[in-house]
Amino acid sequence: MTTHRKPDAADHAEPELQRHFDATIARDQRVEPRDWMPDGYRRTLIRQIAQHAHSEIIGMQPEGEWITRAPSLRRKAILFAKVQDEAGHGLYLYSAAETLGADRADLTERLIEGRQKYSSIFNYPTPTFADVGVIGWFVDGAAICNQVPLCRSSYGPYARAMVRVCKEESFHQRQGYELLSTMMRGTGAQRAMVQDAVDRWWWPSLMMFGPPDGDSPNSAASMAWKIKRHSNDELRQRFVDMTVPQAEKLGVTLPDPELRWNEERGRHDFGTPDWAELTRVIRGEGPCNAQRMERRRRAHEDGAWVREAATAHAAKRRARADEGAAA
Ligand code: BYC
Repeated sequence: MTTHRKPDAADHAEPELQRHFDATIARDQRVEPRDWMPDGYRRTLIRQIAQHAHSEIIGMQPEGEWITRAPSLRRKAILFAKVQDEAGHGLYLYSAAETLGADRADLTERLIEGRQKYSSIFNYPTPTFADVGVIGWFVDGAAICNQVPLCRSSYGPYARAMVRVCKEESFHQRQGYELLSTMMRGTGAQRAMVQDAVDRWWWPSLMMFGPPDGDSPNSAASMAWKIKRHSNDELRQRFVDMTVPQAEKLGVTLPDPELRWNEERGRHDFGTPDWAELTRVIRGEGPCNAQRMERRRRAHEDGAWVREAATAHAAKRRARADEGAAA
């Protein structure tokens, strides 16, 4: 049993400012970077936004592996654009974290040293091209369920970043579904490939929403602060309800014998994900954690010269501007 994290006492050090902050949240208005905010609120946002940014960047890897092997020019162009969008999402999110006083280089260090997390879902392998379709359909579908409510998150820069991200995620999900529909109209081997990918990605996709509500230590405070608008279990349920009819239309079976429509609840009942697996993957013991981190570290090292050149260029421009101002 976990204890729920509450806004701590230090957060209430400045009663007037605290009252103003509470009123902003109660009125469903946005908190902006210039506003006073409790330390816990700032810390929680930096944690979640940084993890989200890291997920977008690490999330480029599983599909990125297929760019050179996409079966046609059209599929290659689509996949290229999608993976590039994910890099863009990472950049908006790091910028949003910077408005809270975080330093992007420091966040990257924390990821690389294993002190900050990224989504469990990106630690699973992509052995076939059907995985590209299923990632679009399930993973981007789950991302939409999770992120559409974040467009109403109480922190302005995060909420605004989510608006654009969600528009792009919708395109990503449709491209995944369209790819799978094409494969399902193909050969028996292609249909089997789609079903195999569905079987492998279903449960990890449900785990993306985080631990069950009773084991989610951050939810109470995050929901009180209106950073999160819905609980992990509520969003997981929405994802299941949205995906089941899509699976029927596509002609695939979701690998859960307990999945059925519950007339009384007006929602689907479904089985329990293997929470021990989620814990293991978050701890770094998933099938691809080591590979993902190794590649991320290597990309960071390989990019050192770009960062040095950009820093030198910025310094030169500043010096020229100063000279110009002095003349
Ligand atoms: N994986 O108290 P909880 C994308 C951690 S990328 C790893 O419920 P919270 C895409 C959690 O951080 C989209 N860790 O936490 C990109 C916490 O640990 P700490 C990624 C997880 O924050 C490329 C602990 O477990 N989406 O769409 O209230 C291609 C307890 O959890 C996971 C986001 O980042 C997990 N699955 O709720 C395609 C969305 N789940 O930090 C697609 C933004 C939980 O206390 N994030 N943990 O050490 C969120 O909405 C929330 O952070 C979560 C977790 C729902 C994920």
